[in-house]
Amino acid sequence: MAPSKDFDNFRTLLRSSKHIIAVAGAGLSAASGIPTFRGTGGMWRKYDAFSLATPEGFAQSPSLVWQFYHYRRQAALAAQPNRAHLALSFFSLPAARNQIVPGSTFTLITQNVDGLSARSDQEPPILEMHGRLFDLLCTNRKCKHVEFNAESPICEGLAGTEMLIETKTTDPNIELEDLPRCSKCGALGRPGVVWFGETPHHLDTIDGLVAQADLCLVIGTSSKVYPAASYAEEVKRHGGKVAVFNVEHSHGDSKAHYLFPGPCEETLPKALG
Ligand code: BJW
Ligand code: ZN
Repeated sequence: MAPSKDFDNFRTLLRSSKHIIAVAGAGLSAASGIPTFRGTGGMWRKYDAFSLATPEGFAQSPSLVWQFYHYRRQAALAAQPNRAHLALSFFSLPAARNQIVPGSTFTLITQNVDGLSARSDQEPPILEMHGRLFDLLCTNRKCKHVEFNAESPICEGLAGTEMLIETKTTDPNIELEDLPRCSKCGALGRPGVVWFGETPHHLDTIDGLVAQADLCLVIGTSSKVYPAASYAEEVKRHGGKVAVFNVEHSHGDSKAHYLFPGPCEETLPKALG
């Protein structure tokens, strides 16, 4: 059966749901000016994902990878939460949601690393499964220190290099000692994000939430990256409902009971309001 596009019908379902999860991706932050990864205007069309978002890429050129993440950190700091973040944030407040869906739970599982959901006062926990742009991770296995650091530039060596990424004229040789260092042991630091081949965060918590969810909102994700791409299917398999919010057709469509095409900054406030 074709998925429903009926907002009234969806809001009726929302009111009868007990355990709601939202699985979000880059499209949630698109209206804030943060580029997505895939598709038109996506970062992986311009930049090579393997060189920039894998442990192997970092081992080969920490200088290049840090310039890319410095650029991303600058973009995230300049951005503001948009209406989609605010709709989710409002829905996350028990006092607000209890008037719509009494006694329900709601958890945001986001693949985004930009921190915009936290900045929109989304009620914790926000499960940032692909990490956070503003965490600095120590590469020394004996230390493994993680610290939050939203300074930009995070170190002098990266100052001004955000322009170089745009023009693909990166500085190949920023010396290791001029890149971000661990404040505890002095070893090289790396961005606190989850690269391909690495294990995402909060998986046990997420698996528990997915197992009990009776409604899954899939927001602004191409649903091409696992394990996030499997959650809607899992909810559907045990009898829950799935609602997809996306401007384009996505892999999530085939699981959808509800499909709301269009920018999520327009459709989410309508669906959750
Ligand atoms: C809008 C909009 C608007 C735009 N409104 N919508 C073969 C099969 C299965 C799996 C694998 C496989 N080969 C390898 C794997 C595993 C791999 C994987 O999935 N690869 C696939 C590419 C095939 N996964 C991993 O390696 C993960 N780890 C893992 O699997 O560990 C093993 C393990 C699993 C489970 C238990 C135990 C162990 C790690 C994945 C890490 C992904 N990292 C990145 C980079 C993060 C750091 C950074 O930001 O730089 O995460 S890659 C990138 O993709 C980023 C994103 O979070 C992620 C997902 O992208 P997202 O958010 O969906 O963005 P887009 O651009 O793809 O889509 C945007 C969507 O928005 C589009 O649909 C637009 O239409 C839409 N849109 N504007 C509404 N206004
Ligand atoms: Zn350290």
